[in-house]
Amino acid sequence: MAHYAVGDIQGCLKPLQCLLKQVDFNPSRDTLWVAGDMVNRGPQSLETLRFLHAMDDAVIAVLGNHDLHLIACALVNERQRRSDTLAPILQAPDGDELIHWLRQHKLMHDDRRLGFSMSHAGVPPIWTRDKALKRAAEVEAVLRDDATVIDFLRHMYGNQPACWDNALEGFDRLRLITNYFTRMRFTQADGTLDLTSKEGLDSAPEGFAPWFSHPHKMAGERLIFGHWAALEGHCEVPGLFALDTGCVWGGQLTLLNLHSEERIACDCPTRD
Ligand SMILES: [Mn+2]
Repeated sequence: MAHYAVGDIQGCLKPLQCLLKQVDFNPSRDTLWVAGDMVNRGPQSLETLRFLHAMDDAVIAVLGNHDLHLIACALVNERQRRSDTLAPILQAPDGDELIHWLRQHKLMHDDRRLGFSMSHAGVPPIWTRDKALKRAAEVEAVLRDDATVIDFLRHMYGNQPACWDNALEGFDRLRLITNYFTRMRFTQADGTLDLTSKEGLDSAPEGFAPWFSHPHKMAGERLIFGHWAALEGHCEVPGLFALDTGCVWGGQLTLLNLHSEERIACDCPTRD
């Protein structure tokens, strides 16, 4: 039994299949951790979701901003952006089933036996692992529940509030938790988020830095994240594994072996 993690697939199914073949991946024996942003911008989002869904228990995925955007497009008719490639999923006969399947996934996964955690954008420096898992679970419960998901999706978008406060309630609280786990790049040491700057590492506003460069309450623990292609898979902090290597932008898709910490990459043909 082997365990692997893969970075942002974004509908790049062929590179994913290429990587799984290289490691002789067997879904009845091995597990694949997926760091979120399974869909969008790439050529085969529908086929990617079907492929992951069919692997069933072998797939452990966390949700990224693009996955949540897809859920919002499907359930509350959120406006699609010009570069979105989500229409085939929304029109597919099995679209509802795939959206329902997506909604069962977490914002943060943790496995103490393997000694790894994973979330799409990372964990803000102010939260311990236990605290982060509890916060993530608040949003996960709302997403899974038919009675609450619609209202949540209608209030999900937005950049405020920017700083955590235990007293936050309702949609403000859920929105900030969601932004931390799925959109975060630059923060201040107290966890204040900046969601307006570009990807580039030199684009941080005054007083802001990459979330992992501040003293962190999860320091020393192993955490897998994606979302930030500009890092090109590099993160100097021990225990942090940046897996978004920009496959959808003509870069590579990266697979991490959770036992050996060895990385394997597959080039992405930009467009099929
Ligand atoms: Mn992302």
